[in-house]
Amino acid sequence: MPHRLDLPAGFRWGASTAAHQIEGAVDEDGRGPSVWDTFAARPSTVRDGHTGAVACDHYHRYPEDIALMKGLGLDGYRFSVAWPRIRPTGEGAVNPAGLDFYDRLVDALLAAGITPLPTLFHWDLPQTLEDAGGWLNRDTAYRFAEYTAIVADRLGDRVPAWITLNEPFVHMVYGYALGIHAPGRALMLDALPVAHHQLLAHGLAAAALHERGLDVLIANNLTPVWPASSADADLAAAQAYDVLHNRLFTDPLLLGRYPDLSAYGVGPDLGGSVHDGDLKLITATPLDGLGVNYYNPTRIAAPTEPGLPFAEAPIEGVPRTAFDWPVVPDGLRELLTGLRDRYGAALPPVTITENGCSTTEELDDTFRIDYLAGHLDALAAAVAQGVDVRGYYTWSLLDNYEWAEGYHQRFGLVHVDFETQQRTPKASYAWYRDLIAVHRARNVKRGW
Ligand code: IFM
Repeated sequence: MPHRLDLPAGFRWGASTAAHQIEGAVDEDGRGPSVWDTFAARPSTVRDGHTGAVACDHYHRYPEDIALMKGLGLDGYRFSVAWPRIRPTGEGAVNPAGLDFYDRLVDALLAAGITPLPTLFHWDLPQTLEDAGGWLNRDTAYRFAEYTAIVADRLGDRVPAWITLNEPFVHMVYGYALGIHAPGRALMLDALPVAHHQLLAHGLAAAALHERGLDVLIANNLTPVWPASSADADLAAAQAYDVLHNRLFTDPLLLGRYPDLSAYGVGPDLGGSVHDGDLKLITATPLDGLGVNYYNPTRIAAPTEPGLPFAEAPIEGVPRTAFDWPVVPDGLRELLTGLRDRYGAALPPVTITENGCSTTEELDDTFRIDYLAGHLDALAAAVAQGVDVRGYYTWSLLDNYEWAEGYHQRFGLVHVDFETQQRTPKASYAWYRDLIAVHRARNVKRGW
């Protein structure tokens, strides 16, 4: 069994966060409201009414957080840019103070020897754009491309690679189909145009980034899909789920076509949202890398009631995180080799842009260490089986605002006391730091 220390020389070690989950300062320096401010202010949306108003106060404490990253020896830091800080209403005037914040952040990262890897959209859409239809409105894609160009013009001289969107699948399903995330729309299959408009936004933004000589990635949440049995009905249900979760956002990018959505009663124009030339535009700028966010596999059975063509079935007999997610490290190897088999030469180099777990442990987080060790060994196995994986960004650097769960799910290598904002590195912080150092030293020695 390959070991995580066998990961190749030059493999990049990182950690991930997202703007609304850590920054706070939602009313400062001209930031406009986002869908998450509006959603969290509504009763019964977020557990215990928690909001991202303060979060980890990273907006003010970023130098301390970068010192923590430097202590880990990170090669890269994945963060997201808050669109409502840059263009408070999503269009029109640019807010210079918003750009200044990310300028300072980028300079401080570079001074610490850490390469910034920004994500341009991690779910915090300016509220005014949502009022005009949000991602159901095709125009949002064009506004996203404009915003991308504004940010890239300011930071592109120092930031080589960019992630356009984070987990467009999760955003569509949780935000627009089920309504358990902002903007809280429960449209079920009528949410599908959100998929196409996000992909269109990616394509337009990717062109703007490439025009400026910058590399382009997207971070897709992907899962191995396990049929509950070998019965035909379960196999068909698993296939339908795979189409929705894994292929809807990856096939158009890598193959230039949507997968067959007939199990959902939907044609190839996704409810009329796909216009002539759109798919060409989405693939015109090839991805320089595919970001993969992996947390767990999904077990799928035939539906027991009318509606969707699948039902989720439990995965038994494995450890579970505080979020009750099953822990299956080898699922990461299975996912990556499966991607390679499915897409072949069309698959660009992969970077794991998120992987981690929430635990109830305070500082002695041995559960997280076991989780990370298992997943990194599985990653090394995928590499040994021929998948080109360039880096690993753990989720997350800090305990933070876990969306509808508020501050209840702690994913960080660093504990945050949300009353005092005191940061305390957990045992997993020391473990990750040592792993990075030994991996680096081992490869230096081999180079001699
Ligand atoms: O916190 C989220 C992140 O914003 C997106 N991917 C999954 C993480 C854990 O739920």
